[in-house]
Amino acid sequence: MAENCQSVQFLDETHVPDSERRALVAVQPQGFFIRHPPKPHDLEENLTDEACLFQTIHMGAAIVDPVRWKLVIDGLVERPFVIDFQQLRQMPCKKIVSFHECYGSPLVAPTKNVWRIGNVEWTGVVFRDLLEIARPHPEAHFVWSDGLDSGAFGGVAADRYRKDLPIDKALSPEVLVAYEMNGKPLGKERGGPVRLVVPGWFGTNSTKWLCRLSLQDRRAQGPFTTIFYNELDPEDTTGLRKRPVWKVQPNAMIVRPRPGETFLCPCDVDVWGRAWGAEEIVRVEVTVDGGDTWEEANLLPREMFEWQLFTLRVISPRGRRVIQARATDRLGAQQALRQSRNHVPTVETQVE
Ligand SMILES: Nc1nc2c(c(=O)[nH]1)N[C@H]1C(S)=C(S)[C@@H](COP(=O)(O)O)O[C@H]1N2
Ligand SMILES: [Mo]
Repeated sequence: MAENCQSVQFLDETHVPDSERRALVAVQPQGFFIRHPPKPHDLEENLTDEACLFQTIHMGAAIVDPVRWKLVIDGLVERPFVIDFQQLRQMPCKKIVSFHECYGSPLVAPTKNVWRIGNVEWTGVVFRDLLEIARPHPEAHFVWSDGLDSGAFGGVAADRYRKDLPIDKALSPEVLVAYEMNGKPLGKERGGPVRLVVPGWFGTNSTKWLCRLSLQDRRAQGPFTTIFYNELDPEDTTGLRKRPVWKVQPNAMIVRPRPGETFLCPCDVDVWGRAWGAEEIVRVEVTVDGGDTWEEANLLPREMFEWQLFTLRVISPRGRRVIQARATDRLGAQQALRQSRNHVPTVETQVE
């Protein structure tokens, strides 16, 4: 790590707070923007192309000057420092393939699955390597991440997009300060030049247009960690307690058959799709009779944080077939059948 230490600039009392925000050229266009992904039956590739990956932007897209861009690492650390783009690129890098999922709108009740999902390869510096340079104090329990964007979302003004991560997750070897996706520099809408990537956790935690990572002893107090992105904790029996939108719950999508596809009897129907979650998926069951009977599909194990392929050939009788797939993770968490943001996918087909 010594070589990395030489190439960063440690901060002293002359450091001007928020000076990293000078890299912002403009927020343009301003306002909420979402680019919806293709439907699951059009997401056939294992690695999702940039053109097919959804985009979610709350307050507008930040245009960042890559020459002025810098990342400040400060807060409860022994040695706060700043690193520029060239210095970051000189550090050892890592590639991680990970599913990337948006939680969905934080303004509506989470009762529908929107399948805002893809699977991509990120390249960047392991955040832990940067933390080792800074040397966090023992009371640093959270990492706050700031984006260069500002504006308003859901009627609430914010001077920055700010998220937080508990230190355990921030120290995990998969958390990247990333500058490439699928081998190409991050574009403007993707959060370039540099963004945070938090594999296994909802996209909202992966701060785009990253400019500052600050070690703190408590959760961040901005709108994106208080008003938005907390959900009812299903493990709480009182039904009142909330938890942050952090870990991705088990989910699945059916790629084949396509909705409305017709098969001629007698036939085998090949059902396949993808399953993912913060924890590895260990079982996917498929039904072709709307849930009366379930059969276990073949499932590929997980390598990194990528989504997992499931396949099943079923012999289907004549008639309208209601096909569903249900994923269970290694801790036993299972998709709900309905009325939740990760409920099972349903595809209707006809066997004639
Ligand atoms: N700075 C900043 N980071 C952000 C957002 C944002 O609006 N501003 N949106 C978040 C949300 S909700 C998601 S799902 C992901 C989306 O990343 P993508 O647009 O590259 O798919 O970025 C997250 N990071
Ligand atoms: Mo999101």
